[in-house]
Amino acid sequence: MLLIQLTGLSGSGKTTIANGVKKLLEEKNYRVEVIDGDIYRRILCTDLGFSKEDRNENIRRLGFVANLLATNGVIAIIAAINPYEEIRRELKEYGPHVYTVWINCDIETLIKRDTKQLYKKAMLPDDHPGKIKNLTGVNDPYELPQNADLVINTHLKSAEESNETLYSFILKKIKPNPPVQFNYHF
Ligand code: ADX
Repeated sequence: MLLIQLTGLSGSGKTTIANGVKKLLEEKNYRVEVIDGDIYRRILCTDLGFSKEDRNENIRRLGFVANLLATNGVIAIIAAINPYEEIRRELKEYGPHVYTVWINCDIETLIKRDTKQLYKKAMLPDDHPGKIKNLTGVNDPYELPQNADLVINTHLKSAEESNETLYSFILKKIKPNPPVQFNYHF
C-alpha cells in the first residue's frame, strides 16, 4: 500500500514514531510493518558495517523487503538512519507509493538524550580505545534530505504530536483505499 522511508540521526525518534504510528493505524485495521535498522542489522544485514557502501546496501535490502510488503497491501515503515540521498532516491524509484519522511532533531538535543551513549563515545579523544569513529552526524556524513515529503522536528514536538503528524500524513495518502471492513449484520 505504502512505503514510508524515515530518515534521521540515531536517537531522533524514528523507532518510537514508527511503532507509535503502527499502533494508531492498526487500531483502524490497517496492516503495518516496521522495518527497523537496529533489528535487521541483527538478522538480514549481519555482514554490513557503517561504510557508505554498507549503509546503502543496508537500505537497499530494507527497501526490497519494505516494497514487497507495500505491494501486498501493507504500510511498510523503514526506521533507519538512511543517511545518503543516492539510496533514498533509489527507493523512491519503486513508485509513487514511496514517501520520504525526515525525522529531524538538533544535535544538542541528541547529545543531551544520548540513550545509547553513542554520542558520548563519538566525542571521546581520538586515541581513546572506546571512541566511535563513524557516528552519523558527528564524524560521519548525514546528507540533509532534499526532497522530503514530510519533516518532523522532534526537538520541537511532544512524542504524541510527532506520532500524530506522521499518522495524519499517512491517512491522507491512503484515503482512496481504506481497509476492507467486514461488518456482519444478520
Ligand atoms: S544506516 O546508516 O545503515 O541506515 P541503521 O539505521 O541501520 O544505519 O543502524 C543505525 C544503528 O546502528 C544506530 O541506531 C546505532 O544503534 C547503531 N550504530 C552503531 N554504530 C553506529 C555508527 N557508527 N553510526 C550510526 N549508527 C551506529
